[in-house]
Amino acid sequence: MSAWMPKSMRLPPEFDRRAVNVRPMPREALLINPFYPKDPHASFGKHVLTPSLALTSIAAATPSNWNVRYWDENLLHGAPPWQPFPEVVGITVHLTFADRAYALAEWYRERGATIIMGGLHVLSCPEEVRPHADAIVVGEGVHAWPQVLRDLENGQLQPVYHGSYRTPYRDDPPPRRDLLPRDSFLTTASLIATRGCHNRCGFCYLSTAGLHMPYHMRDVQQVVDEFQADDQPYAVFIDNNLGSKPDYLRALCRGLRPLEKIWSAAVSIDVTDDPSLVREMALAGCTGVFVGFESLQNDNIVDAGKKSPRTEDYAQRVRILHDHGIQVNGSFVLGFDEDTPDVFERTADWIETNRLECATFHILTPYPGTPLFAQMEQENRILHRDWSRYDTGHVVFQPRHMTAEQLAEGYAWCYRRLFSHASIWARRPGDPHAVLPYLAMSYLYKRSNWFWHWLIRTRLTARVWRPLVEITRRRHIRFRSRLAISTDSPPPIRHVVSAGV
Ligand code: B12
Ligand code: SF4
Repeated sequence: MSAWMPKSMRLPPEFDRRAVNVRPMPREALLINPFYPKDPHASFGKHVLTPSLALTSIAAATPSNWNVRYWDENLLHGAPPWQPFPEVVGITVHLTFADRAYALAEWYRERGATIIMGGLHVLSCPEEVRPHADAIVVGEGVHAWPQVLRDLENGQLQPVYHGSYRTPYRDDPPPRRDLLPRDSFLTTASLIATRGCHNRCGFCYLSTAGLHMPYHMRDVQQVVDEFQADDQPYAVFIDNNLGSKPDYLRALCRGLRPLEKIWSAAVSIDVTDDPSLVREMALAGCTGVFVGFESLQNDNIVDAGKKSPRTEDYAQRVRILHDHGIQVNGSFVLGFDEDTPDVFERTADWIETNRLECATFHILTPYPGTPLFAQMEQENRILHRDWSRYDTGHVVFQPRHMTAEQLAEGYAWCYRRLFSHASIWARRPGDPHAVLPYLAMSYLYKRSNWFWHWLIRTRLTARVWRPLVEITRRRHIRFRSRLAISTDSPPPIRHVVSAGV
């Protein structure tokens, strides 16, 4: 059965044919997040959950004599803008949408704009990207961007700029969230408190050759102020791993607690080493965590070089999170070298047994520049270099213990099973009071792609979701006031607050 996929989620918008004989407006910069095709097996909702901070971070460093605009093609707002026609177009490039980035570059360049490219794909494949831009920024962009604009003003634009991730993160200005179309995201409060991760898994972009990203933390007060300033009830921390330094996370939680807001974050499962930290997270408003379990097989975790508790221990760690009302969105990678064709059913069974509210699956993807890519290349297992399919939804390498077709079919099967009525029901929370909101949110999030498509096109995402988020926030405030006075460990309240956000 093929999943429903409207054209606008599959293909980028067409260019506006009226854009002829245009004249670039001096000191006008346009920043673009290019279109990428969506995976019909997963929820369309995740693409409007919260924005990437790549462009808003750069925008914040734009010199004051420039005007800066923001455009995200994935919000389905139509053809790329050209009035006023920008002097500079800054494009963020990931491998999955590199082709679209190049098409955008060509279109604006032909009409007289100067093209600057940055982002993860520039870091891993600078030589490929270079011909498509007037200048590229390799690595961190906040410090390089104002230099690029100054050099351009002085007629001294360089072809390549290098940004360092060693600069103290706390010195960066807060991202320009005010530029975002607020109606189009479930929340515009993408927050980032830390940069880097204590792990360096062989498949992760953080292990890209040449990337030196030590773990840096922003001051707690900076993060708190940004959350307040964006005036949203709910924030998503987009840190690679918010739990890398437990003491910092504890201090952050103490700073966030008085805000009476809710948030979710990506953490590794070792955050549960100390249940008192999980309690602090709950008291500070954490409603959900995105956990990279990666695999239920220890050999795979060891091969990937990830420092992690034994997989047999995962279940009781999930319970610690659930006991504190924190729902778990588990991320699983399929196709590791120790995976055999039974991996799909075993993983889905485990997710159901442990009642994970949500799960995302990723086909193992060797990103160029990583140790995994080098290994696959050496073993002659890379099937092709069509980067648009390096999106973790397609098989791009030869798996060891199954065929590429088995891996692709197994991946699609996992989503079908986890999004099925039976599976949603099997994973309902233990607390009867939480069942109804869980079901409502699960169906809205997982089985309503037509609805998401409509919300995105009509720019109603925020308006429809905000009341639901606000209800969640209020329920969570009641929940945490009970948690605060409970002295039992684990606390007697088994109450999953809500799902989907
Ligand atoms: C927010 C986010 C999303 C959002 C929004 C995505 C979007 N493109 O709009 C959502 C949830 C939709 C999403 C979806 C996916 N994502 Co995502 N996502 C992130 C996340 C968590 C944060 C990105 C961010 O804001 N970073 C902070 C900014 C400040 O850093 P930055 O992007 O690197 O930008 C800096 C520099 O690169 C540079 N720079 C960047 N752009 C530009 C442009 C110019 C002009 C200049 C000068 C400089 C510059 O300057 C910036 C400041 O220093 C990252 C993980 C992470 N923490 O980075 C993953 C991440 C980017 N996602 C990833 C993946 C795989 C996906 C998916 C394919 C997953 C899936 N299977 O569905 C999808 C598909 C999206 C796609 N095709 O791009 C991978 C990418 C791996 C890779 N090598 O490409 C990452 C790194 C996660 C990971 N650990 O593997 N994602
Ligand atoms: S734990 Fe996650 S963020 Fe950290 S290196 Fe591994 S995959 Fe990357």
